[in-house]
Amino acid sequence: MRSAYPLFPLGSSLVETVWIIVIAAVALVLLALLATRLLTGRGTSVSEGAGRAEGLGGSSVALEEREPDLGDALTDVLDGSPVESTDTSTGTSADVLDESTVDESTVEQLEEALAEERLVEEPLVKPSFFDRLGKARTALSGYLGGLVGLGQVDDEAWEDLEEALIRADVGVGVTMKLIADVQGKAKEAGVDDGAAILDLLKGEMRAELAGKDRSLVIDEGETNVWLFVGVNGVGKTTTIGKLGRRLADEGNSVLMAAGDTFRAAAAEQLTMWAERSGAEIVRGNEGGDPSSVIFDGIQAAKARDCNIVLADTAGRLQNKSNLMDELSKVRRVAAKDPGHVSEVLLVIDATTGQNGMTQAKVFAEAVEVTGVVLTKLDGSAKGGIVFAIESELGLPVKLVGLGEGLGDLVDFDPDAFIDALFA
Ligand SMILES: Nc1nc2c(ncn2[C@@H]2O[C@H](COP(=O)(O)OP(=O)(O)OP(=O)(O)O)[C@@H](O)[C@H]2O)c(=O)[nH]1
Ligand SMILES: [Mg+2]
Repeated sequence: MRSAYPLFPLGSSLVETVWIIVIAAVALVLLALLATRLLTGRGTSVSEGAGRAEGLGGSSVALEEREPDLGDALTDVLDGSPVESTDTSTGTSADVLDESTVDESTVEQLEEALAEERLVEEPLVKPSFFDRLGKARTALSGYLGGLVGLGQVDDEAWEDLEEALIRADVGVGVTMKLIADVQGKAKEAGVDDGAAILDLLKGEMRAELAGKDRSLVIDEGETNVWLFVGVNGVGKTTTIGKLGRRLADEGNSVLMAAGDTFRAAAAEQLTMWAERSGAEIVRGNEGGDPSSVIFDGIQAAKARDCNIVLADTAGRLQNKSNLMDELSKVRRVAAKDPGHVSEVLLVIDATTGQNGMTQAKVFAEAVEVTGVVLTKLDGSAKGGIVFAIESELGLPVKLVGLGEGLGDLVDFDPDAFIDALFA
């Protein structure tokens, strides 16, 4: 119908025309808003929720398509969404943390882990004995420094030397032997000044540690099993973690078996180390039989062409006979075909001093220990325990922990160790 008002050609009346203009203006504004949102990708508070849900859906697809890593876990924790942990043995995922359990320390731990993860590809820097044996050095060198200036080592000085060695955890038996040998050599050589006695002592200490086979055995063509045993908190799991990276760098294919079934957290801890070093992992249920977890690990290693299984065990007190029996069983089961137990490493915390000796004797009887990993030599340890372990137990110290980092596990080098003690 034509308008009766030529001034308002769109409507039949002024009112109609105003309405049409208003509706057109609103439509234009709405279109403009829609275009802006499409361009910036931002939604309203309602569609923000939907967007978030879509985002999560998208990331879970992404998680299925690629291996989840600590970066994802950290991002999710920081976002306040559940952390996904993957059991790489089965490829299944399970929520291990929910929003209510995400606290600051968890975030800190994950941040640290993430920082570590970034370091994985960087070459490991090995610490030196000299730099890390802080306490051990001051324990001996304080006294030995005084000895150098003595024109003549008299009875009192010999007694002081004896005491200094015992205080440094060398052990009474080894100390007496060392002193007697040094006195004999000094007499033969006709020397009695402090500097000469110190040289002789250093030589005798070197001789005490010389000639031991400290190699770590990996037999060709076998599914090698290295079993880690020791009392609670000495550093078994950490040592396995550090070794995982090192063995992989040396061209081995590593599987970690979480034989510590006492606590769920123990398997989580090992899983984190496995992720850091790119190792395979097999874990069981909390409270499960450690022997069967390790057995499953060995089977999986064979199937996946891994040449070495690092088997973790729960910390246990050497005076609990049922737990020591359990360990003997683990050792027997690990040796079943195709398992080839090439190392049983007793982990000893160097800061426990002479207590470590008592533990070592019982463990050695239960599981035929092949060598010792002496951890925390960087801490308040006095170092002398090395002599006690090697001389009194006849066990070689094969590896030494000089810190908590991925690279802080070194082969035991007796000469560098003694030089550091006397420096
Ligand atoms: N300073 C220092 N700390 C270490 C060293 N090795 C391990 N630790 C720390 O010792 C603590 C215990 O280490 P774990 O590896 O959990 O010990 P564990 O023997 O597996 O303990 P359980 O499984 O409870 O028996 C952790 O805080 C480690 O970071 C080391 O060489 N130096
Ligand atoms: Mg452990």
